[in-house]
Amino acid sequence: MTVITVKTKAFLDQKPGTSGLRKKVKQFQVQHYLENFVQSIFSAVEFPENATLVVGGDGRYYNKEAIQTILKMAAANGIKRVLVGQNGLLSTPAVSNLIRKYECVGGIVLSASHNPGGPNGDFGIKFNAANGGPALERVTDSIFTVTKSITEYQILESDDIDLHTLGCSSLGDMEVEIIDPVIDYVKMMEDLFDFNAIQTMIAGGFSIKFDAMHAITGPYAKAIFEERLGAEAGSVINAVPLTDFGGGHPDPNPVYAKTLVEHMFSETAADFGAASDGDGDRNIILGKGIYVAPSDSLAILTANAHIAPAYKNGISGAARSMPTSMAVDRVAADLGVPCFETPTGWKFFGNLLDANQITICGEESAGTGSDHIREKDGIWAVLLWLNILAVTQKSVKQLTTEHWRKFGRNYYSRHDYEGIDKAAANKLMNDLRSKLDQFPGRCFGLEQIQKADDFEYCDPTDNSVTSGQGVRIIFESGCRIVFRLSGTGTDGATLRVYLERYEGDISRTELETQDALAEMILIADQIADLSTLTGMDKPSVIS
Ligand code: G16
Repeated sequence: MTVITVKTKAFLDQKPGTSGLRKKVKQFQVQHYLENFVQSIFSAVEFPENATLVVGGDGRYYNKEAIQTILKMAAANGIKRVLVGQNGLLSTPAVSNLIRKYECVGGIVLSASHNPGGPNGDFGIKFNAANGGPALERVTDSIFTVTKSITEYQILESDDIDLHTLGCSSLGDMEVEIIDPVIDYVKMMEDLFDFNAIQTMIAGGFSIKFDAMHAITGPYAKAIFEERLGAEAGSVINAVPLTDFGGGHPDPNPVYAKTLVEHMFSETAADFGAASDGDGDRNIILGKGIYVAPSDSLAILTANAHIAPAYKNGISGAARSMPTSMAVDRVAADLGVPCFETPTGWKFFGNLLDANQITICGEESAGTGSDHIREKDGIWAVLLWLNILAVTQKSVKQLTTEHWRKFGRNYYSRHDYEGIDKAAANKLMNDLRSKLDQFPGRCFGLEQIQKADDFEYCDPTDNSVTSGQGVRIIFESGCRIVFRLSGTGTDGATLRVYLERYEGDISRTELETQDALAEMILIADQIADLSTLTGMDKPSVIS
């Protein structure tokens, strides 16, 4: 087996977005496209000798082919050992756990998360660092710099590796170990939660419906909910990972997880419903007749985390991404711990977690997690909910409505305008930015704008500054509207409009969300001229 050097030309569009490089599968299949990016990782990151890497993905179309290429390039670039999930499968949280548990130098995750898969769908590649979390901006910036001037890459000439048989083999001088993707993850969950309490609740008739959306969490969910905790067979639906997610869109929101949502609002609803996304790091939570908004879920989990063994000594602090509702801020204040506001992207929580400034964090985009790993974690969120329900003996609805009665309710919704023209989206954002100074003092009905800015974050642990993270319009009443462009889409641009209104009157905490936000929805349209500039009379997804 020999290492060969292949001449290549730079692609200028390999800038990682919110979470790694995401493009159409067809783009990744262009000759040298994947290889250029992988070589840029190996060139930009200084790996020590004897480095062990973790490699795996969510099983989407092109996963196995990409893994074969990455393994040959890792061997050619001097990596000593690679842990690979059997059949190339590993959820994103499982990768994070393996990196930390086996003290690896990092990992390469193949996923486009919640984006659709298949030959015409999306693919993605992300580098995670030794702390188990997505590489920081300075690392992704260096990778991007290399991609712009790359002229060659190294790859081992060899046959493909057998990704199915567990155990070790060699690829040149590199050892490849094919590992069970699920075992280590289940062990970690057992260490964090009171499995006996959950098992007893389930044995007492508590029913679960978990939609794995034909994505990576299927095998993890089956092993944990059905085999380990005793949920009835069939509690996990769409459990087999498919390369095209069965033609679906593995994004756990009320639109794409419609079947689950309809079930949870039906006469025969299970006691608890949940879904996860393509790579297993997102979650949504439902109870009989109730959908818990991700921002509320973060607040409720933060308020009750001490019930689970892992957090019995309390939490050091909490964090949320800027557009996430401020419900968790109220909980943190009540607990007497700090609450940090970061830009969108899980990578911004990493430093705070490493510095033990926070224990729990989350985002409106259906992600919640803790210091157990450095990624958000869908099954973790489900188990924390189940642990809390098992100990408190409350239903999802009861826990949620009691939370609102104690803290008030941050009515919250995100309106997405997907696949709009990029130029129009940039114009909309630039128009808003150019008017920031004119906004304060302007009135819309009874609402008056107090402050408007383009969010900038200074990381308190290393003082790095990240700017241009979304336009915030904050009203005297405490209401907020945030406008930002998604950094994960691959078709045109996706505009996200985040709407929030706090209701402190506890007799008014059970209104319909869109009704409660009606005024903010109108104001957002007036401020940004949404219908004209997006060319759409309504959002494509409301979550
Ligand atoms: C990624 C990031 C999240 C972010 C989400 C949406 O999640 O890790 O932090 O909230 O994208 O980002 P955007 O609003 O830019 O589309 P995932 O699950 O896609 O990896």
